[in-house]
Amino acid sequence: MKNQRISSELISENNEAALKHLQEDYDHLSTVLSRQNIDIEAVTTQAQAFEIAVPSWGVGTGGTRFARFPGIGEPRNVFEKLEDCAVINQLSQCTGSVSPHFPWDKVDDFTELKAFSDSYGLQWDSINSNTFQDQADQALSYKYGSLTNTDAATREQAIAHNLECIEWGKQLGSNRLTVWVGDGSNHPGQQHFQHSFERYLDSMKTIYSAIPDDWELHIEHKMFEPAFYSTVVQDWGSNILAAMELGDKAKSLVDLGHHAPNVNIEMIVSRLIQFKKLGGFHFNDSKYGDDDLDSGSIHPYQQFLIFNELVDAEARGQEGFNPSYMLDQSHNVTDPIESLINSAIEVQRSYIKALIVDRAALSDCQERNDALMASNTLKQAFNLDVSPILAMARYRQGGAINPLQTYRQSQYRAQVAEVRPSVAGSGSGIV
Ligand code: LRH
Ligand code: MN
Ligand code: MN
Repeated sequence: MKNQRISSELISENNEAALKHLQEDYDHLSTVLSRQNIDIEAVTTQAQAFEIAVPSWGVGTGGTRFARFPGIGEPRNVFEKLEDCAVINQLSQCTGSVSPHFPWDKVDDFTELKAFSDSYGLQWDSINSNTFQDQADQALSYKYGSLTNTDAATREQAIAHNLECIEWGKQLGSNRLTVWVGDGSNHPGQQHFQHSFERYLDSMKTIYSAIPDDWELHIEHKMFEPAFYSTVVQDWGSNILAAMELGDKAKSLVDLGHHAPNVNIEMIVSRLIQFKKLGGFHFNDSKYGDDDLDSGSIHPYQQFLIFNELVDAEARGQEGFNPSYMLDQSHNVTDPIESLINSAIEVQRSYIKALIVDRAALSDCQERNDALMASNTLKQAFNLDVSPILAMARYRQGGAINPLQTYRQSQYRAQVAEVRPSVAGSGSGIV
């Protein structure tokens, strides 16, 4: 029997109260979908199979470089972070794995940590290395870069950290390493573009050679921040070049907040799929830059269009297509558990809407160059409210029909606040 943080009686009571209306809405949606020859049960089964990982750092209250306003009952260590992740999965039933960040997640005993995550039925998703800041016990500084530093010993230190991340990941049963480096420059002329990318590739080749055969190495690009003039792996172009140079196990990771404004992300996704280089996603939303806002809160249509590409590839049986999904957000003013539940469901919603796109009609419009009806075919799916499918998928797996209502009634945050004192609030947003 799995450990559970929220009383299953509370979930059942709330579900019983909501079930009648859900069933009515579900039956109505079933009728609507059957007009398009879509079997709602098949879609609900796919909703039940949908999984998106939660980042361990996402359950702490975030902040900005100006200030951080702590929430109550924030997790103080990786075990408490897992407890919060277990709540998210218990209610949403679609976040069964957690992506750790080292050394933010301090671990003395990986066997103990694995036993703890197992007790909650949680798996370990991609391991994130961190060479974008200096740690207290670190010999050499990353002020002028890590994997691309002009100093060989500093590069070696950054490589060694990635190698230890792979070893820790093996102990946790993970099968992926995600590398994001902030390396770059703040002044024109500060760095030789080609030489720094050459150094990056050299360092990554050593890391790649330690990647087990059943693992993937995900490369995450980002246009700017912390470097404000140039970043070494700044866009999907540099990303895919690096992934191609390294080999089949190296793939590109798309974080939605890491592109130039107005970039057509769904088209980048299509290109990466075509060349078997789409590794996975960090979902979040943004208005201005790498805002790390809640998924689907600003651009739900863009998120749907990305899933339209993903579902299209799935439907075509595209070779080498197996991307992983994860949230990467910063929750500055909301309870992170609520934001992560909501966001996971919003990503799941985009997937379900993409599933009900009439692909034969879309393809026909494309062949006939009927631009308006092609667009309307997508809009028809996007405009349909698929909430009953999402709620039914949760209900059938033991989750909550109304997860936020149940979470609030559980008083979980107030309960953990009694044993988790508040953490002081100034400085960087990263917990
Ligand atoms: C960089 C990033 C990357 C890091 C995380 C904390 O902006 O998206 O994925 O690991 O934020
Ligand atoms: Mn990210
Ligand atoms: Mn980011």
